[in-house]
Amino acid sequence: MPVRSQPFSFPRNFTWGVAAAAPQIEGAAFSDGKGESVWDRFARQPGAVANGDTLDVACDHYHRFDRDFALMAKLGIKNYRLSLAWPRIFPNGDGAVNQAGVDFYHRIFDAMEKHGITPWVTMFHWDLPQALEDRGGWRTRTIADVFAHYADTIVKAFGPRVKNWITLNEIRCFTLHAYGGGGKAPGVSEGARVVNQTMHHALLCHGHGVRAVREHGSRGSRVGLTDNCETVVPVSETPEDIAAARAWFIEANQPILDPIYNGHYAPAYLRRCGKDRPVVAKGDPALISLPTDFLGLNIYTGTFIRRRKRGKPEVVVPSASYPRTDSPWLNLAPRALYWSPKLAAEVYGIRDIYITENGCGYNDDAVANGECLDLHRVEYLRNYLRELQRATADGAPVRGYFLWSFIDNFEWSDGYTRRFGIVHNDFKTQRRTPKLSAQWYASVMAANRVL
Ligand code: BGP
Repeated sequence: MPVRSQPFSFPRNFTWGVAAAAPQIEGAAFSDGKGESVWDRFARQPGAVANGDTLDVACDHYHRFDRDFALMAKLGIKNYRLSLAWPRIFPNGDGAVNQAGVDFYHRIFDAMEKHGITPWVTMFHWDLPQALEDRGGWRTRTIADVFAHYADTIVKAFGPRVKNWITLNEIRCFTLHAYGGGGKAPGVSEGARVVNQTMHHALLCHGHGVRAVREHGSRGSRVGLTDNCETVVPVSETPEDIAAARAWFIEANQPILDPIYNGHYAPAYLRRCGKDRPVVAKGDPALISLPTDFLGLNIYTGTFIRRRKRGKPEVVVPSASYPRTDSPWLNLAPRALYWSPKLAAEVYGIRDIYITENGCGYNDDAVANGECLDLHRVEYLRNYLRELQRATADGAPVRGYFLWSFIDNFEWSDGYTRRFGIVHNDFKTQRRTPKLSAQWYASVMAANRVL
């Protein structure tokens, strides 16, 4: 007799994990030869970050990583997505390697191995060395050569112990939202032509990350991009609204996913860019579209779409009473975790997708009597994971899920006010307290189903 699976079960061998990023948790921002990053600089600009918070100490993970990994192991966490700090390895972006930085990550990987945790390593999670920004940063094409050398260096150094590589985290955030007037470092306002070119340069770096893993990675290494794709939810799950959502998804995600998966920019995207279209050199498309092993998707919220008269997609904006987290951009949209991976797989023929981030930020997670009862996070995760499970049951090729984040951390321009962790951090004492959501997530990982 076939064994009936329990309700809300995930496929066998589904990868469960948690995510964080070097600049947000490590601290030790100027220790052991680390260079300044654009975020170290940006955080010191008055008004750039809430409360004038800096990354100087963060969760002091630099000194406490062994205890942090012990806590992960205790919760049954077997996969951890971390990033390497480029300015720790190359304080000036290029030039001489800072051996102390390399040694630090060897200590990190030693400790993870000791605690039975598999690393998923992001090469770049926004902390560009300030020295490179001073030379033009993502505006310059030379960034691709400098990144290529960085990627070669880290894959050669850590390749024997890291099998899962992620090239870049969320290209739009460190290009469009950083150079296009957004609130991300370096926080400047350039015109569309420059912004489109920064995105193109980032795509070249992604290509070099893939190349570096193929050339220097150990046997069985895998590599992919983490994209914060524009996420979409059909207002109703009727063929009309689904078709509208699909059309909107395609248009919104063309700038990043077309060059990677189709080997060229979509003509419709180039038309929209007009005279500001990116300059593409011979050989760029081939580098950018080197085959990858998976796509990482960071999914938090979603844009609601319905079919307008005459078939055009229409964005439906939620009213003020629509439930949201304390992050103003984060409306609750659990079904984004169903539709985005499903559409990405269908549109681009992707065979392996990992949710590399999903989670929610609140301001009032507090510890009382030794407990942090973040019911709001448990409900959020439960609703989202049910939709992810529905996606896998319907055949979407989602192979794993990484919760953002393991611990409350430096949430960019929100500083330490916005808490995303399943482990509470007291930033005065650095005391860690697993929240209710951590206990709940531990039971989900152990059961491989949503409880
Ligand atoms: C993603 C980033 C993460 C994390 C998360 C929360 O965009 O990859 O690093 O910070 O968002 O977002 P935020 O801190 O902007 O609220």
